[in-house]
Amino acid sequence: MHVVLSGGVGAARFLKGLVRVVPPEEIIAVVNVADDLWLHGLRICPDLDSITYHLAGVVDPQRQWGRGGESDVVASELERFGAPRWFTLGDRDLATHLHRTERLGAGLPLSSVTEEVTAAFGVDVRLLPATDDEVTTRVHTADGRDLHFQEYWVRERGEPTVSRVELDGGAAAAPAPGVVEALLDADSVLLAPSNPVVSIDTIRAIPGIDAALRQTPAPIVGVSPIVGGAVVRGMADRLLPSVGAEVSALGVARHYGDLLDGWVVDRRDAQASAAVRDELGIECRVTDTMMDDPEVAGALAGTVLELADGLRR
Ligand code: FO1
Repeated sequence: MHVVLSGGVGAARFLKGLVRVVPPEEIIAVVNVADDLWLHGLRICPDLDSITYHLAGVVDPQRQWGRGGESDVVASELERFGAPRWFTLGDRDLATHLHRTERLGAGLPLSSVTEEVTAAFGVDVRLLPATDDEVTTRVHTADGRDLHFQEYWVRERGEPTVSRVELDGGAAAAPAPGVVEALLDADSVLLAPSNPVVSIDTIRAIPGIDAALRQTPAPIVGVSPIVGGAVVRGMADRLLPSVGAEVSALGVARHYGDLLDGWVVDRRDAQASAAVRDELGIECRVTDTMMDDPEVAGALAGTVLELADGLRR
């Protein structure tokens, strides 16, 4: 079983590659839920939905989130009532939120609802929310504001200088059923090229998960989300300084510290591989990590698994 710590878009593309090299039934994605929000009374889970839609082949190819061929009739009608437009729910996407909110309201935990949603989309990779509890990434800006992650990321376009990021509700949260067992029994644990601060660290911050990562006999191999000193998608670069991490493939490996057994960097960061090996004492592979098409994602996944296999022996 391969367990992938996953955020949104980068993880979705990596998982699309992984299913080309191993059967989906052998893959568990432990997914960040700290981006999640209540909007119009609906529970929105952007990272779970991005991965579901990517793996189901229905994601919007341009935006890499939400549904392809989407319309926004409801969203524009909601504006009539003064609803803000900075976070738009498409008409097709709304069905997912309506179903999820109804089922949560019936008392099902998010992990059970996620099983229903992935089954409905024919997704065989098992998606596990990191926790069934409500946790929220709060972004504290240098000008004194305390923003929900989505306010920072979408409404403010990631522009404000960030003083610190915290996981609201994290201390009281528990790993979702199956998460710790999956990590301890894994053949490999993979860190997707997701945002280190607001996707991977927000998974690790759930009490019990970081301990399971340190305890598992499985090799832990990550893929750098930073290529050539810049973030591939999203805005990880703006958040790394707030945790004192350098915006580079080496800087992120240092940030993950002794968690890693292996690190995969892009060809543009080949010069980092020596430092990764010498300074961090871990294995490093250099390959193409720009997953512009599924073939590249598949080759990347193959390289990651090959490195993990070599470390397991
Ligand atoms: N991102 C935007 O930049 N603008 C939006 O209006 C927006 C709406 C949205 C709706 C549902 C959903 O699942 C994701 C959505 N996103 C939007 C993307 C979202 O902010 C990101 O996918 C993650 O939170 C970051 O990984």
